[in-house]
Amino acid sequence: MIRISGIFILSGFLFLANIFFTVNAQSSNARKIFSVNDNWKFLPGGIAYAETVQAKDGDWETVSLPHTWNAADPFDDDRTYRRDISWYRKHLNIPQGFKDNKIFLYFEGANQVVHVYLNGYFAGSHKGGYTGFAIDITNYINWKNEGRNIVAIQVNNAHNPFIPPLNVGYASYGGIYRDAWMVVTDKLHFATINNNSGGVYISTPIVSKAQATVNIKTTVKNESDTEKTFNFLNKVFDATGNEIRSINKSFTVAANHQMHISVLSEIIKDPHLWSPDDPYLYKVTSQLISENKVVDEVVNSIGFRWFSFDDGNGFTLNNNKLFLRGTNRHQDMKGKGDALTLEDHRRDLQLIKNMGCNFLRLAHYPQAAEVLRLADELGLIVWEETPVVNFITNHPEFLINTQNMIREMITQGYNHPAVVMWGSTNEILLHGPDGERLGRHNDTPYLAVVRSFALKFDSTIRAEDTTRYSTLAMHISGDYAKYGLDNIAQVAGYNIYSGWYSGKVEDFGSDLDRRKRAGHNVFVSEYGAEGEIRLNTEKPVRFDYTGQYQRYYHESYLRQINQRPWLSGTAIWNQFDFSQPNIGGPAPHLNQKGMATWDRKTKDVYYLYKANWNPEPMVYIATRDWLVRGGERNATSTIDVYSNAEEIILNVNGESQKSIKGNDVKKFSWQVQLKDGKNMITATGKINGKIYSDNVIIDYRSYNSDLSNLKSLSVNVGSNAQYLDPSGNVWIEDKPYQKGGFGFVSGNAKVFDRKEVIMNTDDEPMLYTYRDSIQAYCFDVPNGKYRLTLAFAEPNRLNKGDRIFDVSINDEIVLKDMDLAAMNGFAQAALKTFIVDLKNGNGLQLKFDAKKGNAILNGIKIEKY
Ligand code: GCB
Repeated sequence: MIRISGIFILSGFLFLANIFFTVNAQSSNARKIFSVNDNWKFLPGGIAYAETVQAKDGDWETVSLPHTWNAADPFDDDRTYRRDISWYRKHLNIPQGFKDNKIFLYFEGANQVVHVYLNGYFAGSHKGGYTGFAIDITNYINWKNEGRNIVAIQVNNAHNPFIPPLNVGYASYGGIYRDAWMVVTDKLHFATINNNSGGVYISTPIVSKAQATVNIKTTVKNESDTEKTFNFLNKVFDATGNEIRSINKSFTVAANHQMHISVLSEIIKDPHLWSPDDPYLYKVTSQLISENKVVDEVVNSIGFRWFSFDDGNGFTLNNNKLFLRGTNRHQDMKGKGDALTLEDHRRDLQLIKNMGCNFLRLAHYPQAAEVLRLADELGLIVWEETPVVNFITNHPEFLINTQNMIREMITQGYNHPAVVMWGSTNEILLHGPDGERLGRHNDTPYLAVVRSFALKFDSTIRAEDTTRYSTLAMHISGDYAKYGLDNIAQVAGYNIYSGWYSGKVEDFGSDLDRRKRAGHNVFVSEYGAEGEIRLNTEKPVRFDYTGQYQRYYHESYLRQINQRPWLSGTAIWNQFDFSQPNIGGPAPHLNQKGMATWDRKTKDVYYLYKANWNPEPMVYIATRDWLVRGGERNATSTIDVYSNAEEIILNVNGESQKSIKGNDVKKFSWQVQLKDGKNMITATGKINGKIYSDNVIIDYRSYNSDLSNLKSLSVNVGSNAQYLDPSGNVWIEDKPYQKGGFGFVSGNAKVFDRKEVIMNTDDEPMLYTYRDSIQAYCFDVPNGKYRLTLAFAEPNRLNKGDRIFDVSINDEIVLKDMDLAAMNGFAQAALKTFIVDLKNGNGLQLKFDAKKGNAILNGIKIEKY
């Protein structure tokens, strides 16, 4: 194969740059692959005749692939994002020299319905945003005029009831968002261009420590008008490039016919096995040689490994029990949506590997070709799945489209040793037929269809690939067992969120134990809790979005996982924060269950897993997400360390604390006193006789408990958590008023409904919590001038006049008849600032006098003026 990267298609002259011959061919006509990522013209919206040669695209935006038009709009205040048609056009120069060849365009992924035209002719289409597809453009090429050709592509990401995913919890970014290629082949060629294996499927029918064989299947297509005799030559190379086997067979294929071929290697002795710790890859080159020329060639990496799931003994790889320590990955990221570069994929998979994972679930859709390539190379065992999430459309077209996706996913991933499971559905009973969230299903005709579709998806997987396991993921509902969905696939995935959406973290183990039964391979396909790095607390509680609760949740789950060796494995939800359009919370439209933020900054919780799963020596002070803390002078603060050392010594501002041993999940914890300002913290431990240490500087912003010398104090009213705002100011946790200090008088701590998005602000984490039915807020500050800022956001969809209250400062009304719904509307941020001059030594008393409904307050800040 000759792979040509660089600039090929410009509207005229510059043709080849950088030619890499991956294998030395004899005189070769082998396929050529050109990047067509550059210089596309893009038009959001539909226009008539965009596919025609005459259409004017001069003033369209110039973009390059990978590209999405939705990188930003799912995340603005408005609840929708553009799900509609867009057009891409490109002037493609196809040299005369290729006149006798077959020419294809290959797209690694475009979301989600794509129609491809060449020179105004319809060349082909594809449905589904997560698998690759090739379009044969040979017949529509204009060979005159230096071969200038116009590719026009209509891409539509509108909701389509017949194409999964339906309306689910992640953005459907429109665009040609993965790489695109032009593939030039001889008329005698490997038939399937539709995948990254080049149409060659490799398996290892015999594989053990002692011996292995390689089976190679393909379909060879002869699109010429003469019969062709050819050799199918396959060579297996080890990682150092030594040829270890060669299989060469001769065949004849009639003109304009194709033939299926399968060849088997001789025994390979003592194969070097593939495993997560030693991801050793062999290379297989497959060539078609006709009339002494290599007319087609593809190269694939393979690995020798075998595996099994066992209900009592978990997962076994190459005869060794291996606990699958895993995570899930959504592919999108901040500023890019789904349009990631190869470097982005590499960074992501490396972050996963470094955390100590040996397993990756690609949820909820097939991901870029590069991801599987990296998983092979890095040693990550993979579960890949189709995007059938939450519910189905009761229509044969939905079934057919899904089955096609399953086939595409499997053929495109078939050669990758990393893949061990194909998933068909995720939480398919979560919603009813109209997408509504359902607590329980009844035995309806819809349910019968869901079951029959699930069975068909599963049998499609098993028919397509007999070398791997089928799986599906379920939410915690008895309905899967009741209606016979939990035993359809060979591995049963359970998504468990006890201690997040409901219940306690400790319930996880028993939730799981209930699923254990003979013949049932239980895998934990998801578990997780959200962590917003701007929110931190000494007193974590369920659903508070603090990093501390997220860590507490994962520490407990990890402990319970460790106690259940019968499990085959587990996967964290999720490795990275990801888009969740139409969800509010402290960071609207984001799901923050990631081990890293949406822009890939690792959170403290990441190092819990690293300490436990990656044997590399490490000491990590788990407060990188809370380096600016607020609090009372002389209060104690928690410092946690994750480390795989036995014992750690902590040093705070030059003073050694007690050296302690880690707990069962390698956490070390101290209560220390921080001084006002910068605090130097060092943690040191010995691992295998060597000293390792970590240090951080914590900026502690303290106030005196009697509020003397107060310069500024901000309170995250109604919250147990501190919030660090974009200007670097800390809004400390709320507390009840005590004489001589500050705090609220009466009321209840509340949060916005999670579905609601707070608008016109960057301070959602502070506004999201509030105190309802508040009567007063007091600061017993000394006399002087202060600037007081009150923050409000109406949390309920009220009408004008439903909530009216006065606010007074030291008995003087400063806000009369406050009606947030009337003034700003629902969920709109409103700040009110006052300068007060305190003279009589009574501090500052803020009173809320409700006239209709209850008074509320979301945040308060007092600054010496
Ligand atoms: C699940 C879903 C996943 C969600 C996740 C969550 O069970 O499978 O798509 O994102 O829960 O965070 O709620």
